[in-house]
Amino acid sequence: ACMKSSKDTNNKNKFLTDKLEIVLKRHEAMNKVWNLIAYKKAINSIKRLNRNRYPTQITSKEEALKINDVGPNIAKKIDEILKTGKLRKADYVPEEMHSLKLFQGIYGVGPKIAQKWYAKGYRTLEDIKNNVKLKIDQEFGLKYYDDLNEQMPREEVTALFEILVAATKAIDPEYIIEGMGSYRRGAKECGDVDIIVTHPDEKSHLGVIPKILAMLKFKFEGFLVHSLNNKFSWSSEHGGETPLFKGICKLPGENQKVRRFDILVVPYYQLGASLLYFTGNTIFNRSMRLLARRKGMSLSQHGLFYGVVRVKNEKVNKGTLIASRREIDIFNALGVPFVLPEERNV
Ligand code: DCP
Ligand code: MG
Ligand code: MN
Repeated sequence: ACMKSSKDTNNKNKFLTDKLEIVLKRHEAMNKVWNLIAYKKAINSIKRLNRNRYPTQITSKEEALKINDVGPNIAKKIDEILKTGKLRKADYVPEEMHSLKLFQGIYGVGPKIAQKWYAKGYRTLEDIKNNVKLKIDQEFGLKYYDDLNEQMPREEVTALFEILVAATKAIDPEYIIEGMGSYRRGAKECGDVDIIVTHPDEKSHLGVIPKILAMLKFKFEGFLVHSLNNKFSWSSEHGGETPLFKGICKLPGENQKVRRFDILVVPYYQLGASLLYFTGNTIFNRSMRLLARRKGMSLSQHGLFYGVVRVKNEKVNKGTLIASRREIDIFNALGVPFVLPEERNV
C-alpha cells in the first residue's frame, strides 16, 4: 500500500498495468500468494521503465520478456492486450470475489474464514452481522470497518506516533522509539502506525507493553480504543518469538477516525535487524533474505546469521550471529550498498 507516486503519471504502459492490476487484485482476494507476488513484481518493474527520461512503451511480447520480473506467463497476458486490446482474465470477475474481498476487509478475517462464510451463503456485511458469532477483534473490525480500511495521511501518523513516544518516554526517557513500516519509507499515506521500541540497557524492553498501555490510559485518555490479540501472546506472524502488540487508537478530539497501530518490542542488540524487517516493504524483505541465502547466510528480524541449519523449516542449528545491531552492518556483511528507506518501495 501507500505507494502511489509520480511513477504512475508518466507510465506509458498504463494501458497494460491497469489490466494487470485487476488480475493482481483478484489474486489478492483469492489469496493466491505466489501469483500475487509475481504480478506485483512485474507491474512494479514495468512502471519503473518509465522512471528514466525516455519512457519506453512495450510493443511486443519479446520486449515484455526482456523486462526484469516479467516471465512467460505475464508476457502472454501482455501479448493478449497488445493484440486484442483486452485481457479476458481482467474482464471476467469470479462471482465470489466481491464477497471474499468484502469479508477480508474485516480485521481478523483471512481468506479461509471468508471462504467458509461464502460457502454458508453469506454475501454481505449485514449477513455477517446477523448470522455469525464474531471474535472480539473481528467485532471491532466490523464496527470500524470503514475507518480501518482507509489509509491515513502521513501527518496523522506523525501525531499518533508522538503520543506513543510521549507515553513511552514518560516511563523512561531512555527508551528508543522509531516510526516504521510505510511511514519510514516516506509514504504520504499509511495503512497503520508501526513503531519499534527498545532500550539500550538490554533489559527494560522486557515487559514494556503493559507499561505503555497503562501510561496511555493515564496520560492520553481515549487514545487506546482496543487491544487486539488480547492475550498479547508471542505473535506467530512474527516468527513466534518477537512480541508484537496490535491495537486500535485515535487522536483526541471530536470526529477522529479510528486507526490501527503496531508496536514491535526488540532487544537493543537486534535493533538493526528489526529496523530492516519492520521497515519493509514485504517484497524488499523477501529479496534481502534471498540475497542472504544465496551467500550462505540467513537473515531474519533478529539478525544476519551464518551456518543456520533448517530441517523442514525447523531450525536445528541457530547459527552464528554476524550482524544485527545496526542496519548498515547487515548491508555491509551482505556486500551490498545501503538502501535508503525511501528506496525500499519495491
Ligand atoms: N512485514 C513483513 N512480513 C509480514 C508482515 C510485515 O515483512 N508478513 C514487515 C514489512 C512491512 C512491515 O513489516 O513493511 C510493516 O507491516 P505493515 O503491514 O504495517 O505494512 P506497511 O507499513 O509496509 O504498509 P501499510 O501502510 O499498509 O501499513
Ligand atoms: Mg504499516
Ligand atoms: Mn503494521
